Amino acid sequence: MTKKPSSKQRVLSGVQPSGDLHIGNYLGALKNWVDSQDEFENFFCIVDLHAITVPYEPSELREKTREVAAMYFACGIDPSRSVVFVQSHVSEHAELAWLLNCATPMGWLGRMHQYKEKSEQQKGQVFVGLFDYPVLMAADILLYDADRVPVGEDQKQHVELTRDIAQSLNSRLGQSVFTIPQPFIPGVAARVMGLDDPKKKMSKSTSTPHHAVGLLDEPKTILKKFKRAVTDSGRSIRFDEERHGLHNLLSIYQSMTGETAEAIEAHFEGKGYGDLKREVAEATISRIEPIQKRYREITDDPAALDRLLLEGAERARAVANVTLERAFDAMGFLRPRLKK
Ligand code: ATP
Ligand code: LTN
Repeated sequence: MTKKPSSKQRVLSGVQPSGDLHIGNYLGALKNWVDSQDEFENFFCIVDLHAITVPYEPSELREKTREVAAMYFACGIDPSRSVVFVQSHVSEHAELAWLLNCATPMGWLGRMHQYKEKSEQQKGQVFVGLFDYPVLMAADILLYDADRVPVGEDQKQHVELTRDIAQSLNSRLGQSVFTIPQPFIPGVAARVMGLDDPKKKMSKSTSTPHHAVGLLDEPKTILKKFKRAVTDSGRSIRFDEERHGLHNLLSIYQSMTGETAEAIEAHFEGKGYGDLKREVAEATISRIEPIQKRYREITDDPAALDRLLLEGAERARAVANVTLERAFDAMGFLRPRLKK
């Protein structure tokens, strides 16, 4: 069975509908997907099956799934150039995850940083799905023969695990069933930190009030959050990784404006932290205001959004099904040609 026909490299990435998207998701993921849309053949997924690996509210999942999809389009993902779909609409993801489960040693999963962190936070409510999360993510990536997986720094280990699973299965089966993917991590703002604690990654599931700047926050809220951002007691405004809070603000500013580090240091020469915080807020507001306007237009017509997602799922399934059948075949399954 053939692999991808296009000469373009293939990209796959995803976001969980697990909370309100923040500027870390935008700078670490969405902005880069949008910027390189023409260069690649793109698949962008809303990973709802991943979102239920931690305790969640069933009555909110549907709405959150639509919100993330609407945010993809509002940020500039174009359905004529990228396939956008919901993971659970393409059942091949869960099916391939099972096959991969049976070829992934427990020890590999026990080493995952995200599992260690989240299982620590959720003592007493740690489900098998949380442990198995990286295998489902490997299925997401391998189903589309993705060459490139653009993610924030926090997800690099999961993409490396995907490579290990694919390589070990390919060698065990004696054929190249799966394409080996590469992680792609943005140079700037790969890891946006929480404004209230610049040693912790900004995260959707952290609910302290001044932790994250939401993509749907109002301008005055954004200004307030940046003003309260934790910084040190120094004075000079320089990129210095040891000064976590300051470095985080400067990286956000750099990524929002696209200016060089030298130009930014020159711009803030002689200015104070108050000026920096106000200017980071202004740069953020002017970047996300047009996104918020498009988001409102898209969410005003939920039926049109659902139609786009249905089309996306059909296009995704056409690719995913070929890979799944190739895997079943290589792993020795008897496959009657059943109609779905
Ligand atoms: P959760 O808190 O529910 O785990 P999250 O905020 O970490 O959510 P994800 O859905 O896990 O968000 O991630 C979506 C994408 O955003 C991934 O590519 C991830 O690497 C990126 N990302 C998430 N948080 C940050 C961050 N603070 N800085 C840069 N990139 C990030
Ligand atoms: N684990 C990722 C979300 C995710 C993903 C993927 C990213 C699920 N499947 C496939 C890239 C490719 C996260 O961002 N937390």
